[in-house]
Amino acid sequence: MSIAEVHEFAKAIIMEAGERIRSSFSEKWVIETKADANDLVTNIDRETELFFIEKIKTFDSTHKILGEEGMGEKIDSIDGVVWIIDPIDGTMNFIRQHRNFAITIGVYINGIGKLGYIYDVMRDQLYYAKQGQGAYMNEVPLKPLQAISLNKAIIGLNATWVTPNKRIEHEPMIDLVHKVRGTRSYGSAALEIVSVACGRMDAYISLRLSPWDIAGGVVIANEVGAIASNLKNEPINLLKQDTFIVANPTIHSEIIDDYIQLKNENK
Ligand code: 2AM
Ligand code: CA
Repeated sequence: MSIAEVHEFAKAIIMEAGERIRSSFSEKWVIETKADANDLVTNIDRETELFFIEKIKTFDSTHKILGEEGMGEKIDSIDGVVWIIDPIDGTMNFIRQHRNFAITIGVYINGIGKLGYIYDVMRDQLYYAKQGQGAYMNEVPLKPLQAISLNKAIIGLNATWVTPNKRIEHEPMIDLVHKVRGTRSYGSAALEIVSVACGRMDAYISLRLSPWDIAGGVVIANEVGAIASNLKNEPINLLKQDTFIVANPTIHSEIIDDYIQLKNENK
């Protein structure tokens, strides 16, 4: 099976899932919590993930599926063809705002990102990329990123990381916030990554993301020249939670170097 065939199939099931999510607004959702009181999940998250699993397994039963809601198989290696799926990225926005959430999927072959998708369901905007063949929004090519300096940059950053928290020292983040022109927080990692890929923001940082939050976005970001890594400047690991930065290439290392230096000074 060719990548082009997988791409056509992926696009079709994402659009169908989007339609099902939009139709679900007329139903009463079941809303539950997961790891903590603010970690929300609905029956629509779960049903959408199941929808993808059933479609993909019928398409090719050898493909593996890693999904946020855990309805795919348990995966301890990313060998072979692996679909990494977040059926709804930005569930809190889905529930409270009825917008600003996305379906996001990355298709990896032996750990290499081949296809990436972020579907902004309510705006009906499908961002996608094929490795080495550019990135698109509804078939319109995204432009390569322009150089930018840190003092003119807009950075996506959740306020959690600028206040005392149990995961990281927040002081280096305060310094970054003072250096840049502005900060934004949209509540969907996928939509924030796509904002960087489109040049609407110049970096997005999170201190805790899971593989499904970023797998699709990283493929898209790479195609426009953005750089994605963890905050130690190591490559993305698709099997664990980690820190994350995606940035315009002219400021990626500067942000990380400043962060590491300030972190060390604070020790
Ligand atoms: P979600 O809506 O799919 O849970 C919110 O700032 C962003 O971070 C969303 O993309 C959200 O994805 C993600 N997120 C929220 N809680 C998370 C957690 N515990 N682990 C990883 N990602 C999380
Ligand atoms: Ca999700």
